[in-house]
Amino acid sequence: MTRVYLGLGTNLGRRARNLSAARRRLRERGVRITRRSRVIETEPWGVKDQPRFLNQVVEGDWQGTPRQLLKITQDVEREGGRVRTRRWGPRVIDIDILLYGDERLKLRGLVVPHPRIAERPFVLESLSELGLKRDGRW
Ligand code: A4P
Ligand code: MG
Repeated sequence: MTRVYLGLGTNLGRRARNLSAARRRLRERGVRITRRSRVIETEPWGVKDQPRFLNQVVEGDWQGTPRQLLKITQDVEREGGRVRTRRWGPRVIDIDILLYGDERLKLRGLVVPHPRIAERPFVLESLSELGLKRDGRW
């Protein structure tokens, strides 16, 4: 089992519902959700001219490989109705793998810890709410 932290974000449609649907779909695919941060409403980061986001971090236990987890998060994004537009643009649901146990990974299409954790106040706030301290890895 690996303890993982996933960042959820949504700024299109019924946002609270998008988050709960994503949590349910992650569970159905084997992510055992152990805790979650509060949902916070945040100003768009990166591309500014888009609606405000709801963000949340979920903690879970995962039995499988990092690649399998990435596949699952992308399936859940697709099922949520996510259409890829521009980078950092609006989305029904976006799921980032923030932390994967204590591992540092640099695979094609998967970098963990997520490279932009430290630049995103809404991620830092939620991780800190779950008791995670910045520790040099991110
Ligand atoms: N990828 C590499 N590492 C990871 C990882 N650790 N977790 C690759 C997930 N994916 C990872 O992602 C692009 C590629 O990143 C994927 O193919 C995957 O293989 P994407 O989701 O298609 O592209 P993106 O989301 O547009 O870009 P990126 O760089 O992932 O940005 P983010 O982090 O998803 O940012 N403002 C607020 N307030 N709240 C937000 O949640 N989100 C974004 C999107 C922008 N602004 C925001 C928010
Ligand atoms: Mg993303």
